[in-house]
Amino acid sequence: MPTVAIAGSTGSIGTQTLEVLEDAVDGYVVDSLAAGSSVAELVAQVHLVRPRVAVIGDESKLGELRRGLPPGVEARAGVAAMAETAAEADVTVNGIVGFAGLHVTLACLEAGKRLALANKESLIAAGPVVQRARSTPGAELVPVDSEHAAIHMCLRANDNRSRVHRIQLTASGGPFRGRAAAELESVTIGQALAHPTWSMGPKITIDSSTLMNKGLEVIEANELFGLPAGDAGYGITLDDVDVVVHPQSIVHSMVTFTDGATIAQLSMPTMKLPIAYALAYPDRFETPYGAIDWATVGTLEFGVADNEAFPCLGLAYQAGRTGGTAPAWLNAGNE
Ligand code: MN3
Repeated sequence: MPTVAIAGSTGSIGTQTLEVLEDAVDGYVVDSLAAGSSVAELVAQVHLVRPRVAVIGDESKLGELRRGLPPGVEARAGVAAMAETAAEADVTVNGIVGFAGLHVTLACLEAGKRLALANKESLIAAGPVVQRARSTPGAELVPVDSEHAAIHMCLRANDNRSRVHRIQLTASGGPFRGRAAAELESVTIGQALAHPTWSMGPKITIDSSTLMNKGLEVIEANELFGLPAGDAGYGITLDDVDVVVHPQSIVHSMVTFTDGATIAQLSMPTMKLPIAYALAYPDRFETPYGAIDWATVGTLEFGVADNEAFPCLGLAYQAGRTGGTAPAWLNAGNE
């Protein structure tokens, strides 16, 4: 049975990964759980799934972690230990929030393992470094961002990689969709945190309300799929990635091929599907997540993004086109 490491196990992606693993009929062994600083939550998870190792990022909390663990579970601490431990499993789900996830991303790819990547910031802030690590024999990067998982699925519809024409990245538009720039001056944090279709951690929810998340995802798509066709990539550039506003969040992204055909991936919004996809790829999970009830799905709407009210999107395209360290500045400014 494949062994799984969960980095960021107490966060939104981590807890949903544990729920997906609980549903897995074919079985996975949880090798390690790692959290930044939430010792109590980490200890509670360890008691449920009994991993081989538990890691806490905050080294001052190692004693507290040791005291809480059941016998036979090894305690480790620190950022380096998180990365080393993750690389010991066959598959790592990287659900760490922000730039802090980079160490885990690099360690897993450099060890030639499969990385199920929810931490988009490591790709955006350190694209060239991650690309180098990706070329390690055996290394495999499967996206756990819902849009990029959708694109990953759509791309499998054609064998000739040079036949990919454009990518349509869908965006719900967040809680402030349809508002003009002037109307955004008085919005509150509470309103920004009330995402209409997705339940996610607070950082990505705020990023969604400003469309910065979509901007980061444009760069992420280019990093994931933009290498030369025939290599790991599909020969597209940043300017081949369009953002399409789709408030229902049912079409998770689309790929248009050179003959004009567009292939889309549809499901109800749930992160469990991309998590399960990244674990099972190239196979598929037996448990369904987000299957659509066509009797109730209703209307699907599409439109273009308002670049004036949401300038973060344009900033991301600019940073992506500039390349080099520009996406890192963008990401640092955003964090
Ligand atoms: Mn996304």
